[in-house]
Amino acid sequence: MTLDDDTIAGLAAHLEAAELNVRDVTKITDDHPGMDWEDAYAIQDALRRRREARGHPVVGYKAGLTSFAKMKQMGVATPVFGFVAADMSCQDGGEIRVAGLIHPKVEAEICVVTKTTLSGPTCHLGQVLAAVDFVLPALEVIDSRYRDFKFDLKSVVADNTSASRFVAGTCSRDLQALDLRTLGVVLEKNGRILAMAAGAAVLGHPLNAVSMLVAHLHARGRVLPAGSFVMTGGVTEAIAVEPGDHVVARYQDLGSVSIRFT
Ligand code: OOG
Ligand code: MG
Repeated sequence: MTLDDDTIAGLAAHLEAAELNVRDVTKITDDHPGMDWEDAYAIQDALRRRREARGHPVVGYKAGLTSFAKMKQMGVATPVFGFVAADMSCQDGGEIRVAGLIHPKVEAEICVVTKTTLSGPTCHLGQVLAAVDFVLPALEVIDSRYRDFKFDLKSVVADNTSASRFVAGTCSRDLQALDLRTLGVVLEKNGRILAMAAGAAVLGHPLNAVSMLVAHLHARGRVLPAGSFVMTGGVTEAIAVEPGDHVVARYQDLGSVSIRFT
């Protein structure tokens, strides 16, 4: 840690205000170039406490920058972790008002819900496979609070990994019925295919993102509790949206998830 408690609290308030006022800000490492990973996650934790204090409990975890397409798009090479809260959840087939966001982009993600606790520094794929209750398709709407969506890893971690909205699909499947590596995803905007991928795009297997999340939590004295909803990260690059756009992600064996931007 390089930042004191007041600075961390102040930066969390600053990022929260950017989100609530729908106004972008410069990335925080410009003013705090020496800040480290622990500072970044401490700011994210402070943001989480502020959101919960506003009446919006955390309902899940997200991994980000887990696919090569996303790492290349954002010019970074390490996965990051964040949270999703109740007020970020939108209905499949519903609408999202673009005016309430800064510069939204959409991602297609494979998600899981766990049925047993996962813990420890080296949770392997077999343990994650055993702990998954079911698989869900989703769309994530990311909306970096930073100008032009430009950031470094510590800034984006502090900004809760650009989390903004998410739309979970309604078709859940048992893991046993699926091969998450070869599971295909087609992402469409206004009827045009803009990107496609298979689950293996995410760290070779999307559940590797869960292993990394568990290690990340362990390093902070935490576990992944049973019943956790985990978004494993965009399988393709994120696509920018504007009012009038209709986005659909079609998942092999998991149905589709859609959202309209107004
Ligand atoms: C960071 C969040 C990335 C994902 O699924 O890769 C993310 C960003 O690109 O703004 O959510
Ligand atoms: Mg994402």
